[in-house]
Amino acid sequence: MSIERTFSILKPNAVAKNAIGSIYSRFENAGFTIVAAKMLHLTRDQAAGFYAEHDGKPFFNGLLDFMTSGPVVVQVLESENAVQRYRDLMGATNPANALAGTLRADYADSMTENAVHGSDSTSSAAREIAYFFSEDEVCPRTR
Ligand code: RTP
Ligand code: MG
Repeated sequence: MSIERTFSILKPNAVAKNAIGSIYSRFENAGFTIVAAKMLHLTRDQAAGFYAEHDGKPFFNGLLDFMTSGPVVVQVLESENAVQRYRDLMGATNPANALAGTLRADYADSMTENAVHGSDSTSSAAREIAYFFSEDEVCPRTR
């Protein structure tokens, strides 16, 4: 195992529920270190670029409507095996299939409004981190 980074979004429904602090606690209690963070309200172009792999799928326009419906919080999480460990913490994309104790079981409202995003591979993580953060906005621990 090696230390990895993954990219995470608290989606608009999670932010609207005032769940930022609760979800950040879940990250830290699960052993992730938050090494970059900011809030922003995505433009449609920003959301479309981020989700470009889904362009043309039936849910794409609804996904963009949702992701631009309110502010999001984006962060970089660091831990051993961070990509897979964070996917496990999030739970299944469809909250009906998300295991008890996962973030989506607790905070998702539907398949689209599923509360959190996480990178699906280390290469996606690198692309997604660079999409939202400059190098000097990522702050590894020094103590
Ligand atoms: P994410 O990328 O957001 O972490 O989620 P994921 O890997 O579990 O799911 P993905 O297949 O990448 O889909 C991206 C997001 O699109 C929305 N979606 N809606 N209504 C639908 O059928 C549908 N399918 C996907 C979800 O918000 C999903 O997280
Ligand atoms: Mg995905």
